[in-house]
Amino acid sequence: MATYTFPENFWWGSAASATQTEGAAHIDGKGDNIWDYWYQQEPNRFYNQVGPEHTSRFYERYKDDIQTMKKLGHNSFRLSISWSRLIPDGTGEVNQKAVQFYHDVLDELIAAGIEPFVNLYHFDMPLVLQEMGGWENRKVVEAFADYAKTCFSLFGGKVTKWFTQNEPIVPVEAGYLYDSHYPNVVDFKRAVQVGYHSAVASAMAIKAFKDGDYKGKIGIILNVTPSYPRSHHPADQKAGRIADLFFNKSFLDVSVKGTFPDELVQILSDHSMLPSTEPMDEKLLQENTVDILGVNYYQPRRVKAKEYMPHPDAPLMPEHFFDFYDMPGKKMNPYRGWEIYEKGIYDILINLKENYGNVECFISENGMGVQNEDRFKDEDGIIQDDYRIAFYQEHLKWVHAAIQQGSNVKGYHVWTFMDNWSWLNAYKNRYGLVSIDLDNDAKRHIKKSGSWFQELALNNGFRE
Ligand code: BGP
Repeated sequence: MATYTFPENFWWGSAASATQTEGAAHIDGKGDNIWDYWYQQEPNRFYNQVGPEHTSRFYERYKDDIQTMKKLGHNSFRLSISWSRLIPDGTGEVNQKAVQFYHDVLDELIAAGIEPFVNLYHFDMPLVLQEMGGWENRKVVEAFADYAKTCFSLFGGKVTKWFTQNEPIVPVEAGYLYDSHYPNVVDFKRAVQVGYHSAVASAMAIKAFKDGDYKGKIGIILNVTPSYPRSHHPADQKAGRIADLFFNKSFLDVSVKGTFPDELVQILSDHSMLPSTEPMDEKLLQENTVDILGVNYYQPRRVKAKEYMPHPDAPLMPEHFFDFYDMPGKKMNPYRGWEIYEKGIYDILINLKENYGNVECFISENGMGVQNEDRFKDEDGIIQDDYRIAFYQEHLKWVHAAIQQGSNVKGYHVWTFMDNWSWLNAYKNRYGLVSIDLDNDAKRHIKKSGSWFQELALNNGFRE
């Protein structure tokens, strides 16, 4: 029997985001964000037409939920602040009911011995700002810096782990390349501008944090998924390198090293795709890198050299440079359709150690989505999610192995605490340690993995 023990004070917990859990989308002065608006416009694009007001209702039930987190051994929990709840118009007046709500949540967490990790932006642009162009508009970058300052000054006494954004590449890809988030634009140049401005906004928030001399650390949460090439053939290797530049190194390099990779800049320049910048940006980015990095990992990206060159007049897309590769024999999550490749988490951590100065980091999301999970309920109504326990254990073994190799990884947060509403997929894929019964007043039930997690956290590791 092998034992996997983790370093002292390892952070055990889970992650969630405001739009996916709070509900109360239209009360107590909250302004609309792009999800509220898009759902009103096109409910059919959402799985079962379920929109962001039908979440697990953390807004009302946070006290009980935090007690359950405590029971399940959490010593930390990542939540996000809803920008449009706190500042309904994105800039200007602060909503006092929101201030009270977040203070109450933070107090409750702290009283339960759970350290709050607070993220400022999880895909939820206030509608008023999106109407001005969202991240494409430099004024929105400044609005984000002001919003960050407001959060630091309101909650800085209670929070010592801050994150500027979650997976900033997702709004770029989903919102400006692949038509799966609002504003459903498909335009490479605009996508580049959105990505660039998100990076500048993050650096401005970091600067505000440092200038304000707040206690604690600030970072960003990235889905630093490796791009594995099909083979050692130079053409496949090049495909892997370029996919990595677009989807991974773009935000990773600027967040940790303060500069964009030269090769990426060259590719963008060759295709006349460089974003518009301001003279002070370079210095700002260089001087305001992260103290800590959150790593979200679900599945790897596999790529190969292009088989057919795109038509010269075809609009530029990342896939101009590589094809996605459906590797035969890969292990799949049969209940969600994503690949499972546990060693990917190790590769990420070793890459951070070797190429990113061993930046302090933690696993900020890792989880297994399952469709129709009720079919795994036992006669007591408890979901017997042994597949999820195996998923966590196999990933944790690789995290443990990375620690043996000197990785600076400080914790592991699962996605997620409780089944939650997930953007277009709504409640299609369940990820929680706790299930919710949507037909029965969102009643909560701890899954088998929840009890397993409790043991894991309590023992600071597991045996197998
Ligand atoms: C991550 C996001 C989360 C969550 C998760 C699961 O990328 O940070 O917000 O949505 O993916 O996604 P899905 O429900 O589509 O399986």
